[in-house]
Amino acid sequence: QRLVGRELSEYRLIVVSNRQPYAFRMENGNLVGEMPPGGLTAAIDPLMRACGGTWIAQSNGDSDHLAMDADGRIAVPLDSPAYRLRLMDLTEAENDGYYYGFSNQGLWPLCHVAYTEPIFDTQDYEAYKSVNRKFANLVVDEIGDGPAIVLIQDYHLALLPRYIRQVCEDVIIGQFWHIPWPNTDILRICPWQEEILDGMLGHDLLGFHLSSDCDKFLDAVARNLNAQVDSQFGLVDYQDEMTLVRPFPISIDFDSLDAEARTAEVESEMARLSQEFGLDTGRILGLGIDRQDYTKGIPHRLRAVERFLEKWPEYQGKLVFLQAGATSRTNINSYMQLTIDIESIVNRINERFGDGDWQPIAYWPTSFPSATFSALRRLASFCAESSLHDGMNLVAKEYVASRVDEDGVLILSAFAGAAQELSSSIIINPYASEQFADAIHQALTMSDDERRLRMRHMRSIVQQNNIYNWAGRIMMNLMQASTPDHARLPA
Ligand code: GDG
Repeated sequence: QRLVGRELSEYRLIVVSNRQPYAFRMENGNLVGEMPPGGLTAAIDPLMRACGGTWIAQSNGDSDHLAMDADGRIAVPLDSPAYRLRLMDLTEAENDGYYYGFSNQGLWPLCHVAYTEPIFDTQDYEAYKSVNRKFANLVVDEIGDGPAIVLIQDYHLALLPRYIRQVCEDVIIGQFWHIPWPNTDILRICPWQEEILDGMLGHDLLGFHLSSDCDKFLDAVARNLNAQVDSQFGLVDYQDEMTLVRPFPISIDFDSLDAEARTAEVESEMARLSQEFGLDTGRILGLGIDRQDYTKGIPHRLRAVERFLEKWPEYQGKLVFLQAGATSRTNINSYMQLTIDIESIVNRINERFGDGDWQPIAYWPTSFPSATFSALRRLASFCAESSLHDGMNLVAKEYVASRVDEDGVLILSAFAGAAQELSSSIIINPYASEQFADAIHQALTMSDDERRLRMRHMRSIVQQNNIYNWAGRIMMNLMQASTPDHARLPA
């Protein structure tokens, strides 16, 4: 009913996420804004650039030198402003409980089947609630006298919709959940599962990557709350409010990555890197790029490369596998342990097979300019993304978008959401080292025609289901979710 008689353009768009989309720093006396590693920003920034509006996020504490309006909004991107950023400060204790605690040691492992035990601490949950309330106050202030569309991002803010709904009527609220949703038996581990579900039903629209995530969410609602669930239609009727639950497999800005891969800057990076890895003397590059996380299956990937070199010794001295991408959440024990494990596997493999001239594994656990990542994607004969569980996995799509030569092979985990669309990749089970090693061999011995056919197929899929298409579907469903007649909603 909220929408009756209004046009989309009458609504103010407000995006809310935990992390700010740009990290700011001074470089040679100039202020620069850099995108941090992570799938959420990569996906939402193009939408905000296209639509304008306000993005509310937690402050990094790096905005001192920035020009702000009276309410503390900053125009971004700095070089070609398209939308505004409004940042919120949290104390260290708030951030420890809400972000490192409940969000990333509780919900993150709960939602991913990676066998890391979730930690549910009452104080962390109290911090999570109070930070969600703090976000709600800022969102309500930004909404003003409305009307507004609020698009909430991710698992850090599950209670936010309910808190906004308690004060604001003239608002349409949607959320996109960027990670998988657990099955109902696993969700029970969370002592506050009912409050979380109740919070998320403050939405008009709730989006997951896959229909299987939607089904699991609907099952949890049906079993835990006094709600009417139409699982076929993806609709929940709870406390006289309707929430539509739908799959929206997220994507990337295909055209811009495609265009970047063709630039002179990337070509010159390719020449430099090609020399660095000895590709000009016949060596072959394999690639993995990840924000370093235990869900990404990095140790499993390295063990598969080890098994490959053992099984096909003719590639010793020839294949270099590069694992790149910055560490993340480094003050959580399981992440510290992951770095230790990766370093130890890398050292073991390099000691076992390497010689003075050749090391099989290159390990670059830092961030790089996007032209460097693009050049690496163009140079790599194969890219291996071996997540133990992943909502989508944008790296797989980025590899495909950068392959303007229609060459290269993608090896992709069956447990990444992206495997549903990218069925022309070589699909692997990351736990099965032998099969994974065989997949590397298959990638390196595949005929030119087959490689091209597979890559062309994947490129056409990602080009079509790009980030704008994803955002457009979400906006359309959001508008329709808030109309009185849900029966007319598109499937
Ligand atoms: C979550 C979900 C879902 C990686 N290392 C660096 C860097 N990256 C970029 C990649 C890619 C993004 O970060 C990672 O995206 P993913 O999708 O692979 O993974 P998550 O961060 O776990 O994202 C995931 C996503 O949200 C979107 O919904 O697909 O399932 O877990 O763009 O290229 N970027 C920079 N430095 C790095 O070191 N700058």
